Amino acid sequence: MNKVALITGITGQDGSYLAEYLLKKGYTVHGIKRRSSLFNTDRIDHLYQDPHESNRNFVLHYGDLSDSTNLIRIVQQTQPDEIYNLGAMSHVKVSFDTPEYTANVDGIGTLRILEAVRILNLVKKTKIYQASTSELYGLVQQVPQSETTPFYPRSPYAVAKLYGYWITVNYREAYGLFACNGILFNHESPLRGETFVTRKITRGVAKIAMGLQDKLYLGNLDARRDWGHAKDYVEAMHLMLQQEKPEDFVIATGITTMVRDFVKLAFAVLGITIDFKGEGINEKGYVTSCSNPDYLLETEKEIVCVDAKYFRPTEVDLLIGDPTKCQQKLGWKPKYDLKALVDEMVSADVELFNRERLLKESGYLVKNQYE
Ligand code: NDP
Ligand code: GDR
Repeated sequence: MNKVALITGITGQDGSYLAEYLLKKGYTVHGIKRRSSLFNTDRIDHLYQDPHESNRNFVLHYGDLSDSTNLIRIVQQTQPDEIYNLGAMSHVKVSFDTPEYTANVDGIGTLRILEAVRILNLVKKTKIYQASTSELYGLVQQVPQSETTPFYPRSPYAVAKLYGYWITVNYREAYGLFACNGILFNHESPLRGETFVTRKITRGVAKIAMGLQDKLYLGNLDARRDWGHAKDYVEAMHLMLQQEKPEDFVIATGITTMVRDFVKLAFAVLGITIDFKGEGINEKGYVTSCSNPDYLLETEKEIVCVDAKYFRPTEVDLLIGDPTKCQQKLGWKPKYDLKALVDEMVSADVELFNRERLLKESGYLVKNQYE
């Protein structure tokens, strides 16, 4: 019998890569998608199977982490061997605007999943992966951050995820559930949501180079993140649930990079070098050279600016993960380094905007659809 997995957040970046990975491994994959007024399944449309076909191994269910009745029903129907709880309001800055909703979905939503498994007497059958985060470390206590580093969350998102982390540990200890926290550091890809900083940068780089945008406005350029590729990170999620006993793992590359340096790396993919001058809110990025004949950017042109509206009330300054435990116990090592990640993201966005430019030039796209 094929194993059955249930993924919350299947329409997100990680959900899409994980579903693809598990299907290749022979799993039957069930996913929970939210009802929305527009289609929200772009990232998983390539996996879609017609509901009228028999013997499907990829099935979507409408649901929401704020509704326990619906979660219990889906868990009962699907009887999963593994649940990957990836669904969340995952944007740190937006969590300051929607703190109560974030607590409900990211915090209590985790409890609802654990309770569904307990209520349905699936404690011995169903293993659970909880999408915990390096945001739990928040205010820097020690670096690199490992499984034993104390937490100090700095946003409503991180506080909600702190509840999710501890309720997962508690259900493991209280009821013997096989439940693991993956404390994942930032991971990105061409499927990354457009408002996270890496994707915002790679989209901005592609559009500026192609003459579709003048400037890229960013917030804190000094923040440092340990960035990996989502494709590598979903493999670690699966590995955690194949261990003999449930444990929590940090998943990270062990290398940290400043936002400003990510910007430079991204422009460099297209042969554009930029330099930053000024400080704080007045810091700006200027073109120093452009070796690519396809992109005609003048030197000294100001293309990156700081806008205070992207600053957070409380920031996480430095994240750098210690991957020792996941290397030793899971045998996990990332295949992508930062350069390969940035190359892939910039190239994908150049292709995206080339396609959109062609559509626009041939009259199939109106201006405001891509600006
Ligand atoms: P995304 O934002 O790309 O995806 C989040 C998913 O959750 C989407 O499918 C979204 O649906 C769904 N979702 C949002 N609200 C609800 C809700 N109320 N009920 C059910 N589903 C909901 O996140 P990622 O794929 O990047 O991250 C996956 C998980 O891992 C998240 O929990 C995130 O917090 C966590 N994480 C991510 C890291 C990263 O660097 N990417 C690092 C560490 C942790 P819709 O598509 O409809 O919006
Ligand atoms: P993060 O990711 O908050 O680490 O959470 P994000 O890409 O949003 O920010 C990273 C850093 O870049 C700084 N920054 C900006 N951020 C955004 N979004 N937009 C900007 O214009 C900008 N300018 C500078 C931020 O201040 C921050 O320091 C991500 C999410 O995926 C979480 O769900 C996950 O838990 C953590 O990673 C690990």
